[in-house]
Amino acid sequence: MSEIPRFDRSSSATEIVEAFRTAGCAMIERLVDPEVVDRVRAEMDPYIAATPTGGDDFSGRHTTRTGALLARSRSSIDMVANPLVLEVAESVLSPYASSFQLHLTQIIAIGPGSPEQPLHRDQWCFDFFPFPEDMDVEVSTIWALDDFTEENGATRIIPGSMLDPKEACADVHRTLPATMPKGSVVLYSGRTIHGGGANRSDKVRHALNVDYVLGWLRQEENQYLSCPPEVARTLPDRVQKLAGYALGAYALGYVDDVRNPRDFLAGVSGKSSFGGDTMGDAHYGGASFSSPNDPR
Ligand SMILES: O=C(O)CCC(=O)C(=O)O
Repeated sequence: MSEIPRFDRSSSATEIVEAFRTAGCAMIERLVDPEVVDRVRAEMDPYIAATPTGGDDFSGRHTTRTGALLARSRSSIDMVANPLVLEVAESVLSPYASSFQLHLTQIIAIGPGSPEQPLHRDQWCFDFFPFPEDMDVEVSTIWALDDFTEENGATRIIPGSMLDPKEACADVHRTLPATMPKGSVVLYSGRTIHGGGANRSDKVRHALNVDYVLGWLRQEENQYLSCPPEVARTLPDRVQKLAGYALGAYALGYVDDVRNPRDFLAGVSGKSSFGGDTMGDAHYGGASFSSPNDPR
């Protein structure tokens, strides 16, 4: 596998998914306009400035990671809930669950002088659980908030590495830089080997990392604390659901007396039920996955 497949905003989810399944990654160039990125940066820059750098080589000693995008940056919705990205994530994840959800939102700012991040698979966050090797539990995305170059630390990916042994994480020479203009996004599987690049420039490299996981897995960024109910209530309905304010499966994620999180947010009581006829809410945008686990 010699390259990261490239698409643009006119591409269909079907063709992107087809390439993603083969390469374990795909790039969509200029998916949002630079003005969207500028708005997100304006909303997030005070938080980025106040974020401490990482405490180890993996998180990056010259790197900051600033989260809670849904609560802090209304403009980030154009990226976090981007319809084309969600369509791809839904296609990839739908064989394994009746819903998917947001996993994390994080601006990764790699400072000048940072070495390459150790290569890894994102699904190792699940305590290194050995999922079946052909199963996708996570779709990760990195949005370029600056032009990504090899010099400033563009994310490095080994295309086609989904089934490689973990020792392949030493194969730095096989990585390719996801060079792309600001406003572009690169998607990769939780199984794909990748890492942040070394920043050999004199400027910080900013990315927005947004990941999606199956509805029955724990979220890496605790959305109920990062985006608590009083904030979630102000978000569009579809974004509330994506954040996790929805049933993740028939009986997953209910509130108090078996209330659907949707009813909790809306202040509705007296409708106690597991999935039942509200199960459609567990699906992003009401879309229906054909899962053997779907009790409807
Ligand atoms: O910053 C990047 O380009 C990638 C970061 C990454 O893969 C991670 O922190 O898990």
